[in-house]
Amino acid sequence: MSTAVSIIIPTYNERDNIIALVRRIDQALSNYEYEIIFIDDSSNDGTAEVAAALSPKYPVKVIIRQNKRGLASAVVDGLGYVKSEVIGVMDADLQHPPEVIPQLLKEIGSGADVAIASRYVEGGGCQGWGLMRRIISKGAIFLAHLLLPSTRKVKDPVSGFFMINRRVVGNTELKPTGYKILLEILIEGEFQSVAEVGYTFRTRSGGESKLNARQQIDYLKHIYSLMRRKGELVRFAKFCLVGLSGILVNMGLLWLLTEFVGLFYLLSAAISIESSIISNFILNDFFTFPDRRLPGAKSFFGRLLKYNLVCVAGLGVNMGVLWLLTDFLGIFYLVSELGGIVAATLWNYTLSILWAWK
Ligand SMILES: Nc1nc2c(ncn2[C@@H]2O[C@H](COP(=O)(O)OP(=O)(O)O)[C@@H](O)[C@H]2O)c(=O)[nH]1
Ligand SMILES: [Mg+2]
Repeated sequence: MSTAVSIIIPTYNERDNIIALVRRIDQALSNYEYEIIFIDDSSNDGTAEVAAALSPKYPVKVIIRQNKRGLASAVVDGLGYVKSEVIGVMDADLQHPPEVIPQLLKEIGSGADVAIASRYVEGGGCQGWGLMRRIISKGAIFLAHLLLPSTRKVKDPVSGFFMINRRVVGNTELKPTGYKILLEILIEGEFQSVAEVGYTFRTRSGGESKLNARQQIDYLKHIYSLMRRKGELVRFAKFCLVGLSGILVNMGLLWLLTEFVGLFYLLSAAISIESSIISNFILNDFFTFPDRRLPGAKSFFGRLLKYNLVCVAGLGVNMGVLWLLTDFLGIFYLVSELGGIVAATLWNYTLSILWAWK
């Protein structure tokens, strides 16, 4: 016997998968001491009964919660019942092949605090997924990487199949919404190293998926809640404030240079646009992205150059949207410009956070 591991499995109407699942876990973990904790949200197909009937032969515990309260919260509740220092989480429907568990254990054994079975590293994939499902999955991960920068080092931060050391979640209060418990742990947990192990997400073995549009909305709510908790919403608000200050710099200089210095207004405009870009940059560097400043003058000018390019392209985005809305949708040009400003702000922010202040 080596490492002891507790495996938490949330279930809702998975009767047809439970026996095969437990057998395969037992086989995969024949060299380990383990326990399985099912957190069942009062399935009405007898899932809990099937699981409980296995307990004389296998180390299985079944916790029944009243009402269907969601996958991620089921895992959080499950943490209260584990007895091992190493904790695994997986689905019940055999989309997560139990044979991968020993590989995750190996990563934990070699020092990883979090080991993730990942669809998006070498050796990973998704069986039988259509284009739409792939786009949604990748889009969800892109959004997490964009809006929660600390998840960027993980290729599959929304995997439902992973293992952690108990101390990762020992001192944290987890408040997930919806499905993605790993995202919550990656943001709120305490850890040093994360390892990802490639695996193929299989097609469902029996029963049916509970994933629907509701979960997609919950995902957005979850990201919003994490952004709020981690100060990323405040960061975006600061970026918008700096943008407003840039308009003042731009208009003020345009007026001063044209009226008092006597420059041709287009020359004044060129100087005042560039000046506002530079003042925006300095304010953002100190005020919006203080945590992203790398030491050294070179990186300062590198960031300035990148931000400048972002803003010039942003001007193109602004004018493109203005043109589209006005010429193709027949919207009054001053109203279209509001759309142009929103689009350019989103563009500037996205590129700033992904590139200029990476
Ligand atoms: N306890 C609990 N488990 C759930 C709930 N919703 C889904 N599950 C379980 O979570 C796992 C993944 O759900 P599934 O519907 O297969 O999601 P998909 O793989 O993304 O389509 C399965 O083991 C489900 O039985 C829920 O509300 N409560
Ligand atoms: Mg599934």
